[in-house]
Amino acid sequence: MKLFIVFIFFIFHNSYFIFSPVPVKFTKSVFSPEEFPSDGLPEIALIGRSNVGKSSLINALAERKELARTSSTPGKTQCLNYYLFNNFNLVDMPGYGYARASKTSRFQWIGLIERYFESRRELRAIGILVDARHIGLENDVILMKWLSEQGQTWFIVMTKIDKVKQQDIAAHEKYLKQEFPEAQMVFKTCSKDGKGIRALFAFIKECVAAPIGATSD
Ligand SMILES: Nc1nc2c(ncn2[C@@H]2O[C@H](COP(=O)(O)OP(=O)(O)OP(=O)(O)O)[C@@H](O)[C@H]2O)c(=O)[nH]1
Ligand SMILES: [Mg+2]
Repeated sequence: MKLFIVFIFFIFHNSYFIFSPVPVKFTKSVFSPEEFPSDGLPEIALIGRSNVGKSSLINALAERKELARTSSTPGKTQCLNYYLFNNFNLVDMPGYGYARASKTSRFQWIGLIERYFESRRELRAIGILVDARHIGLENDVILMKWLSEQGQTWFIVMTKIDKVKQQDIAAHEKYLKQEFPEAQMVFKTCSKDGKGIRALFAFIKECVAAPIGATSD
């Protein structure tokens, strides 16, 4: 009987791994560098403007509706949110470019992100999300130029392609590939209908499997 209860508890406790299509769970929110997890698992970071669709993309990758909180109010995510995907962590970074954010919160944002990028040995790749409707925005370009100089593996994810005409998507993709040849890949995604999500997930898994720095040449 005791064994049965332990078994039931095990099933209940791990139901997110056993029953969900992609084994994943939210683990923690990090507000300062001291709180970075010490599980040693490889990490993939997703970064982008406020409201670009980071949380929605995580939900699409996890095949869940409400794992990551999404919102039409920009600036909702103010910390690093960690999601455990079986054998790696996906990190949802706070959105930038939110005009109404206070100066203090902008400084906190920069401090936390800098420390993360400089010190995080577990980091395997950085995905920058850009809205397929608005390619070449100043903050995005600054960040992509900065990433190009870092020697880190990074890739671009165009979001919300359902809102853009096919020919414009192709033109925007061409522009991104020409301007940022250092980006490993350019993905075209829609979190609403799942377009491009599989290809992105497959690439993320490749990055996770590669030793540190192996995919950045
Ligand atoms: N049409 C469409 N809307 C999307 C898509 N992805 C996200 N959205 C919408 O865009 C809004 C913002 O999405 P979030 O996922 O919360 O964006 P975020 O980047 O996490 O925002 P912050 O946490 O504030 O930085 C929500 O209203 C989503 O429903 C998409 O592929 N297509
Ligand atoms: Mg978010």
